[in-house]
Amino acid sequence: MAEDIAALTAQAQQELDNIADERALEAWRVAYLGRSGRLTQVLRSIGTLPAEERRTAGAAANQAKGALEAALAGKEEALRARALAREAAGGALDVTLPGRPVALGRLHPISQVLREILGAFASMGFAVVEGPEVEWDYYNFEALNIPRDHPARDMWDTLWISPEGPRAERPMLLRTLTSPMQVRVMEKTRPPVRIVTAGKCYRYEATDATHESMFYQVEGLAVDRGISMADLKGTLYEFARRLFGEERRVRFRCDYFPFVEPGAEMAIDCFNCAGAGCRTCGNSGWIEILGAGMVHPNVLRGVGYDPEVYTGFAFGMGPERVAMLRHGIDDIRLFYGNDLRFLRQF
Ligand code: FA5
Repeated sequence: MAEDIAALTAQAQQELDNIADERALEAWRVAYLGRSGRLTQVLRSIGTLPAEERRTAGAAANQAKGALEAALAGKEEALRARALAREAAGGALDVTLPGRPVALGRLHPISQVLREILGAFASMGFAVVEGPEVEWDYYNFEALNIPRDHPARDMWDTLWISPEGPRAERPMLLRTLTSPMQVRVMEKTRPPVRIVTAGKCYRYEATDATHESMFYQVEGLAVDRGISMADLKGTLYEFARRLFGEERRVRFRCDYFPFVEPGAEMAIDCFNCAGAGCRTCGNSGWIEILGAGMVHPNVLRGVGYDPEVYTGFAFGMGPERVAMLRHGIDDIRLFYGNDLRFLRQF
C-alpha cells in the first residue's frame, strides 16, 4: 500500500511540474485531491485494511496529501506571479497610476441647516435633546392642552399607530409636531429649563411644493421665574440675525396654538428683496418661519410647575423652510427625492 502511495505521489508531482495554466491545474486538483480524486480514494480505502497495515498506510497517505496540497499551493502562486509578470511586460498594468479616489459623501442639506440652527441656540445656552418619533396621544395632544374631541386636533392630520386610531385606550401615533418634547423635558426637570430639540414629524396630508408628510421641526423651550414675551422676542431676533444676517428685521403677529397664550408667528423681512416684495416672499416683503408663544398655564400645571411662579416661552420651526429660503429652492419634495444631482449641490 505504502509503495502504491509513493508511486501515485510521484506521478502526481510529475504531472504537476508540466502544468502551465490554471485550467489544467484545476483538472489536476480534481483528479488527485477532488472528492473522488485518486488520493482521496486511497485515503477512503484505508479503513478496509487489516489493522496492522492501517497505521503505516494511513500515515503515508496523509503525508502524501499534505505534500500534494503544498505543491498545489506553490504552483498556484507560481502561475499567478507568471501572469502578473506577463501583464506588466505587455504594459497592461501601470503600477505608477494613482489610486482611484474613494467617493466621499456629504451631509444632507437638511442636516446642514439643522446643525446651524441648533448651533445658534446652543451658543445662547440651550441644551440639545432628542425624543421619540412614535408618541403617545397624551404627549402629542392631551398634555399640550388639546383634549380628546377638541377641534384643535384638526390642525394636525394624524397618522395613528394604534389600530383603533384615536379611540384606542392609550392611542399611539407618529408625532405631528416636536412640542411633545416640551412636556417630556419638563416632567423630568425642575426649572430653569432651556432646551432645543430637532426631529422628524409626520402628518397625513397631501404633499405639495411646501408640504411633505414627513418633515423636520426644531422646537425650543425656556422656562424660569420671570420669563416674558420680551425674552421670546429677543432670543428669536438674535437667532434670525445669526442665521439670516445682521440687517434682518423681525415681525411678530398673533397666531393660535392651544399650548401657548399668547401665541405668535414670526416672520423675517425678505432677504431677497429687503422687504420690497418679490417671488421669494410672495410679494409681501415678509417670510414666515415659525410659530411661538408663552407656554400655556395648563401645560405648566400638567407637569407640576406653578404658573404663578414660573413662566416660559416656546417656539417651533420647519428647517426645510429655512433651507428652501436660504438656497432659493421652490419645492420641498426635492429634499427627500434621493436624487444625487440635487443633493450634490450643497
Ligand atoms: C406647530 O407645529 C407648532 N408646534 C409650533 C409651535 C411650537 C407653536 C411651540 C408655539 C409654540 P405648525 O403646524 O404651524 O406649528 O408647524 C410649524 C412649522 O413646521 C411650519 O411653520 C412649517 O415650517 C413646518 N411644517 C408644518 N407642516 C409641514 C409639512 N407638512 N411639511 C413641511 N413642513 C411643515
